Amino acid sequence: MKKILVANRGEIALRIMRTARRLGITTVAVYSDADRESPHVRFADEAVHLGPPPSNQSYLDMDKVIAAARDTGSDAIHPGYGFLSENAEFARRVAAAELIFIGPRPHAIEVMGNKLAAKDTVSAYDIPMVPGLDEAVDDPERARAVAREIGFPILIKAAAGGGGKGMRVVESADELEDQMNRAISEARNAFGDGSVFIEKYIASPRHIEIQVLADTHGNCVHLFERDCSIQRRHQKVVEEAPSAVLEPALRRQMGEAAVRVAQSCDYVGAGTVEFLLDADHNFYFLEMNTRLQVEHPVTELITGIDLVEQQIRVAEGEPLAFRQEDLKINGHALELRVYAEDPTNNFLPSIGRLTTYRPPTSGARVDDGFEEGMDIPIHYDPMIAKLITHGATRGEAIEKMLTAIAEFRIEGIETTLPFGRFVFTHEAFRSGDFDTNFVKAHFRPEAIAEADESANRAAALFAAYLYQQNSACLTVPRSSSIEWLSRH
Ligand code: MV4
Repeated sequence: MKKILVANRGEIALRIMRTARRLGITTVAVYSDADRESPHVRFADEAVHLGPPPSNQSYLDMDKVIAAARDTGSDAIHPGYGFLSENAEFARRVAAAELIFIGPRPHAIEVMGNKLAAKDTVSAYDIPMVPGLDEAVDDPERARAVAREIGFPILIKAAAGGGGKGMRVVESADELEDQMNRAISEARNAFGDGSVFIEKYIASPRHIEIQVLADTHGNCVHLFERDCSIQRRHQKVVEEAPSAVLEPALRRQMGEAAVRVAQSCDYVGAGTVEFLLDADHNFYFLEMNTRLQVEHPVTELITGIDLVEQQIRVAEGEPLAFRQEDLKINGHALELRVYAEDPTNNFLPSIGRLTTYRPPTSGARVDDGFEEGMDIPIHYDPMIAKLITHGATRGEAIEKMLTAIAEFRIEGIETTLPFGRFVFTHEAFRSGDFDTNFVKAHFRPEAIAEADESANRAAALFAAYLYQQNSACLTVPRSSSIEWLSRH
């Protein structure tokens, strides 16, 4: 592989290109009108303009992306995450154009893209699954019978859905028919497929996902877990590796189950198997994501493995250079997603210009794709950076994160940095005693203003103390000139 086109934008495009360059591979960027000045375009060896800002006329336009790869003589396309990364038709068309798709085969993308097909595929591989129905239902009588058997509350899910879209909790038999009809019409509208199925509702789960890596020679390993339970309305905000609560035996069981899920669909490349972990530490398979995930850096920091490098090597047909027993967890890693959203105002998108943008310069990995002075485009995902720290212990990673948050200077827009400070100082997070209800259970927007207020009070008290301590030898400046401040 000599030249890779990165069919993405922002931080992930840059992150992929950095590894490609380190491996001696030439990089090609693609961009929309909204991204002409973006760092990923400047960083690449070549760049191809795709079209207007809307994704369907640029980053989602398969013909344009494949033509760009052909015209630049690229050998391969890396899709990143989002956009075309989990589109089986795109993977097929890339292969038909005699280009390498850096990702799994179309079959795996297709199977795992439908939750019922995924359950069916893994069913012969001894994977624990939430009690429920393994086929679509549209008959309320049948649904009621199943619900009575597994017990309320139940959860109705769309087969074609993902990331929580189209889910409905049903508490009792009398609301079942109504909720089911709503779920079906919602699913039909959102995904063009009205199939829904039923599961027992697990009330306060943790979201634990396992990173897997498979080559084309039949080798498959797992790279341990990430705990992604700190979410807000299915949008992840904080992730960590390893989980604060998995004991080694359970980690091994979940890792082995994840490898079997990958084997069930002949998986190739980097993938993630999602599980729910209930309060009694039972785990259940949810779905498999057939892409590199946003939160992959925490796994990289605890394993020392560059996942993009592994994706490229696997796509070139190389066998994995390590076995399961070679892999060890080193320390603890945390990630905070910095979104252009206002946590004091219901996480409303905060649009505008990054008048100040200064990431911390040491003690943290910052994966970003913006620079000071740039506008945040409204057309795409509002994530502007990922702040990632690593420590020998979880406590050390948390302290580094709090320092990095304090050093990060962003002005012009509101961000989730103060929300991160809220999470990393919260007792429930620090003790490890949290689940997917953390934000709902603990976060009030006023907490951010109160934290600012108390920091301001502390600063004022400290200033008063210093003044009192030093007043004898202080001279009052004749002018308010800044020079006086710098000389004393
Ligand atoms: C569940 C569940 C409880 N019981 N399934 C949400 C996203 C999608 N991947 C699956 N999700 C859930 N499935 C059963 N049977 C609770 C959730 C869920 C959730 C899962 C992971 C992380 C955050 C979540 C927040 C709310 C609900």
